Amino acid sequence: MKAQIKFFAGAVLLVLLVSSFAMTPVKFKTEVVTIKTSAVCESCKARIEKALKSSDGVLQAKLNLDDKKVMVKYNPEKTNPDQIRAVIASTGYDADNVKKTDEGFKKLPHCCQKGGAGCEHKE
Ligand SMILES: [Cu+2]
Repeated sequence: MKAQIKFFAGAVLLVLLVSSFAMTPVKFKTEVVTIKTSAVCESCKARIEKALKSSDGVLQAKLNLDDKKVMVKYNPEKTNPDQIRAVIASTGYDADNVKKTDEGFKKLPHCCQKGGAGCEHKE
């Protein structure tokens, strides 16, 4: 009988321990948005990812050149999809329905402005 109680108490303790692990609160919420860009080559990809990662609230940015979509993980308390699109647009690329800015576009290498023709790392 005593051994049974011990076993039961141990099991309860284990369940409590495991559930307290599972309920450890996350430091902050993260959300993910996928945005269609006008990236054409590897350097476009690197440029957009770098711009996003250095902007406030963005935790992760991954651009897929196959479909030109960038997956952005962000902290919704610090930024939002509109702000993220604005970062991409000011870098010189379209972001969903937000058009690239002239200032950003002018800073791009020629090959990137011309749809990637002649880009060194063209995919
Ligand atoms: Cu490019």
